[in-house]
Amino acid sequence: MARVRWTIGNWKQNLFRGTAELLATEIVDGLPPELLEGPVRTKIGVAPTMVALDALAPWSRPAGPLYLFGQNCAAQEEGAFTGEVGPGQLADVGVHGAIIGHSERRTHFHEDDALIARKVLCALQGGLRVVLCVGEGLEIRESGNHENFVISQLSASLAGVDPELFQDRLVIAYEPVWAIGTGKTASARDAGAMHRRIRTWLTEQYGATGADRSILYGGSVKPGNAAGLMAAGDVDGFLVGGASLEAEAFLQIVRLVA
Ligand code: G2H
Repeated sequence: MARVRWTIGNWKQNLFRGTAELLATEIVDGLPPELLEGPVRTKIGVAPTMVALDALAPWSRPAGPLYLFGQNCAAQEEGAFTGEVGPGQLADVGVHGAIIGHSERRTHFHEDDALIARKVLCALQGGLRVVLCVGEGLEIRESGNHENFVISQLSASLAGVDPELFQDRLVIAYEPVWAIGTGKTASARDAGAMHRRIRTWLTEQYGATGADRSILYGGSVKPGNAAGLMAAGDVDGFLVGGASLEAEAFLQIVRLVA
């Protein structure tokens, strides 16, 4: 069976409830009907700011076609952790999953692999899907050690997670940090090579079934480079930042992924 393809818009700290609703409407109205009615092998997700999540319920599954993602999730279910939002609280407002380990969380909020591993476990135990982000910085890419680095991030972030727990709820996103919001994109060849390395590692760790999961690419994805990246092989869709804030650009990427 073909792997599920995903296009997920990471809206980051942009938009308000009203503008988020508007963008969701534009996206849903522009979705090709065959994607909505056919056998769904393509999934479309959006990750708005936390305070707009519940406003998007009318467009999100099961009422609408979109999967809703938090851009973060606490490492614990609930309690005295000021400012945190746990998986149960996300699920309570209709959220289906969470992006965890995004490089902006790692860089600006000093999240390390140990914390990310706790968040992954907590989100999965809470019933959410997880989009686990990994990716190397420019220095590591130039040193030639990028594959080992990304595998060590993956290995540390999934330490202690029983594959029985993640089933089809774990998606990996490879986002080279040097390509995020910079306009630079990994070449299709570089992206394909990393995705194959990740797939091989998943097979070694979890067998063929465990490796049969979506691996997305992220980092300055646009309508102009999406087709080439999809053709790289082992790329199952995209985590899109900047271009996901324009409905038409996002929809073009959705069509290319499907
Ligand atoms: C990487 C990506 C989305 P952008 O952060 O996660 O953003 O497409 O703007 O590089």
